[in-house]
Amino acid sequence: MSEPTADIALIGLAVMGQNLILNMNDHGFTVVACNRTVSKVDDFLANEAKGAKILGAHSLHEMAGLLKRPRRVMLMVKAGKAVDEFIESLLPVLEPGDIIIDGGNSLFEDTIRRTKHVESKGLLYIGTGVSGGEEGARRGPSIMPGGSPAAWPHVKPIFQAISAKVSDGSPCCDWVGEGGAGHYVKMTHNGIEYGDMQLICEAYQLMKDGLGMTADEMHQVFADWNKGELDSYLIEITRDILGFKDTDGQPIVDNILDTAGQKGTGKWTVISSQDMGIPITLIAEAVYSRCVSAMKDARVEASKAFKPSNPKFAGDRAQWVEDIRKALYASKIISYTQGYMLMRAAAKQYGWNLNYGGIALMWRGGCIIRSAFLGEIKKAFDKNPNLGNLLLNPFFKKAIKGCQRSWRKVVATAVKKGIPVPAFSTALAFFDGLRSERLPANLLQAQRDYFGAHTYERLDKPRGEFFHTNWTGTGGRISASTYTV
Ligand code: NBP
Repeated sequence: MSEPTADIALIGLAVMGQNLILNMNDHGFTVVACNRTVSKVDDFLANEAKGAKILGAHSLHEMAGLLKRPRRVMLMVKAGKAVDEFIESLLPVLEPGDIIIDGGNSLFEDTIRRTKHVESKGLLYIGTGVSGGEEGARRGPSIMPGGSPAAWPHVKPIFQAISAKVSDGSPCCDWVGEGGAGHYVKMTHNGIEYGDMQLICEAYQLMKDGLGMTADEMHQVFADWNKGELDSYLIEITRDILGFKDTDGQPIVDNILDTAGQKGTGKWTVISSQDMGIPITLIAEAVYSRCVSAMKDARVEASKAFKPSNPKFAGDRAQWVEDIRKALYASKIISYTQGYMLMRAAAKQYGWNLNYGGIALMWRGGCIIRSAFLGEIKKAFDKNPNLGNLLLNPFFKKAIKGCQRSWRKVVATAVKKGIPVPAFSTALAFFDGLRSERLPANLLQAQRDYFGAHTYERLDKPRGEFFHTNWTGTGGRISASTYTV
């Protein structure tokens, strides 16, 4: 029998899987293509993969026989049950030391569980985020791998070869951490993506409703913004979308129904933030804004009951556009500040040694949130790897100070005019909360102690000493225990 020649197998021949295989082939790796519906293997080999050095397998057993050792098998299938089912089918055809890789959008807790399970069978596991959609998969995605550290040297040459590269040639792929770390970072990326998209949509609505601008005029604004500090993939595609005409010659964006869909990773980020006690308020508002948009019938009904007032902004239009740009930039800084706070808390909770500058580098190219801005975040963490609050980095501190006046003006005017700006305004509220030495939580603690004997700490006593007041004169001596969930 001839020696196996294939470097890696990829199971899942939908848009991501096929494009990753072609990308690996371009970089000189021999890939075995597999799929649940086996006919798609032959179809792929006869069409997209025609002429390439790609092998097909009609069973997992056949696939295993074609792979060099340790075998590397990557799943690119629908997240959830399909991944567990494939793992169980793979275990009998693989051997100790072989590596199973899940490149789908799996929940990080599933990846923690699967890593332990696969390791308990003597094999290695990688759960990796892959970002960049179809184009990224084909030309160079951002890849965020975590799982069994011993597996990393075996997949590193392939992943770093096929990943996007930044201008100095560094790959947008590096080891993230043990267990579910890779999928956690990918989940946070997607949450930040929700936030960035919502911010752009709010800027669009302010220009459309507040300034009465046409899609063509906004196309030009986004083209200008993309040349400055907002330079990013999402601003770039917004520019192109606003310039795109429908078959009737009108901007297609004006003909698209205003209800947003979502596939869950934004929601997972918010759920995890609740578990961690980290206020990622902007991502949460972005998720809820999609929910509000989906309530189209309820909105149509309410719009008749509460007729909008004139939303037009008074004053110089060019100045307003600049104010909106600054409000967007400041809010974006807040969103990334919150996202990094979340990752730091998760790292502590799950024992991951995350490299925050490295994460910014991985997101710098190939993925949906890629931007010039991430280069500044990378610099901030290179300067101070222990930076707990991005706003305290001199670059971002100066940027926020430079935007503050416009940011407040935009939010205040939008509120007065009745234009919804949930992400812009929650970012500002978070900023004002964070820079408040004193918040009204003294009163809140008093309320909790009043009705539930939950106790409070005092300004004039050391932290950790808890007090209870008999507020009504009728309460007992017993207080509730103090814990935070
Ligand atoms: P899909 O998410 O549409 O998944 C299609 C693949 O999953 C097919 O190979 C299909 O096999 C297989 N599959 C399904 Br569906 N149910 C299965 C089951 N019960 N058992 C076994 N196989 C099953 O493909 P995709 O859009 O290429 O995404 C793949 C993964 O990458 C997903 O986790 C996705 O969330 C993630 N992702 C997608 C993007 C993107 O832009 N699309 C970006 C980044 C990450 P079949 O051919 O037999 O039906």
